[in-house]
Amino acid sequence: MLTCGMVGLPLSGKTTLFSLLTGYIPPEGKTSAIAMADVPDSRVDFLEKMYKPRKTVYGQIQVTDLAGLSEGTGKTAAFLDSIRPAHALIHVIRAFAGTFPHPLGTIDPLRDFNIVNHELLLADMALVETRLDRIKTASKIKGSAKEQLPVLEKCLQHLLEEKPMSMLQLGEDERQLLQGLVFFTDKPQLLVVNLSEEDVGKNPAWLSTLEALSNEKGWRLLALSAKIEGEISQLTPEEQSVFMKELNISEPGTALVAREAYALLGLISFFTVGSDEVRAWALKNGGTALDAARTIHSDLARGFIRADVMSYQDLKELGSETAVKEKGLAQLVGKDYVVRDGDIVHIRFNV
Ligand SMILES: Nc1nc2c(ncn2[C@@H]2O[C@H](COP(=O)(O)OP(=O)(O)O)[C@@H](O)[C@H]2O)c(=O)[nH]1
Ligand SMILES: [Mg+2]
Repeated sequence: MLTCGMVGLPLSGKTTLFSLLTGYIPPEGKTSAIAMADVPDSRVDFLEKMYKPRKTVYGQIQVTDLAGLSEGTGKTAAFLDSIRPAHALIHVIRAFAGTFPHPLGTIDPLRDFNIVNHELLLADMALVETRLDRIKTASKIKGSAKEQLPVLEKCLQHLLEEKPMSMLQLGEDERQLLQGLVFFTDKPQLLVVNLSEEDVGKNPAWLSTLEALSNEKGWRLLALSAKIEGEISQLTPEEQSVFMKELNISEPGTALVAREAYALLGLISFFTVGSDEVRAWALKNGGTALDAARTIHSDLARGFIRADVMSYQDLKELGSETAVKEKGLAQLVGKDYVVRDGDIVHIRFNV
């Protein structure tokens, strides 16, 4: 299961956003929470109208909230452990004034961005140093440890220059030697700037600076107000569209966050359709028809024969499965077929 971990200074709005994404409100003081978030998709909405199924299921991602008490107080490493297994980070940055004072006294998104990334760097450094110490203090350095030593030294040097692990060029064999070491600065980030209500729909100048920084690292940035998102989530769909028009936004920010996070994890969607269920399934980009079958059920993979595939776009444009088939746009594919985002897949199997 691919997971996004929430990260950010205390009182930045992590848990608020986590709850909006997942619908789960963690009990106060819990160390960390894990829940699934729906990934809104207008294609699923369209297919639902077309098939009128009994049940509709969106794609999902797993999200881990970070415990919120002592981050940034020197006890970071232990807190960060809960998000170490995450494949990508949702980094929440506070830009709202709010009633609770900022732990550092002032609102300064750029400073907070740097602090959190520095904490992640320190945590990685500590990881490398611990491993190096262990190898060096062992009574006898064993074969694999001896090989690991120069790679670890290389990592440490790189981190000491304040550079993230994602920027370190390593050979395949070197990567192999680092297996089992999970680095925070190797994880891609989605920056979510938690704006003041009055800044929503506007583009404050400082936001461009942060955006440039994130682009530099190949990351993505979104700006929203968790408070307003909370209000939107309480409205009926009709009220929502009126409210969002007033705010000059086209879609709830949480929907964008879920979709960006999905992409950051390298996931695409394929669909299964029918009168029983319309469903989006998350698949690692590059996955095959056999992987798709396995995603649905291990029986489908075991007894896989072939798969019927048509694209969502073709179905939408032509209006029915029959029309797509008549145009010769439906395909019968084997297990090695590489699934594309938006494929509608029907697995033929025999067990
Ligand atoms: N005004 C305002 N308050 C917010 C916003 N997001 C979160 N808060 C409040 O800030 C406090 C801390 O939020 P929380 O989500 O617990 O932050 P965490 O420590 O990062 O998990 C709570 O009282 C929230 O209600 C926001 O966008 N605007
Ligand atoms: Mg929290």
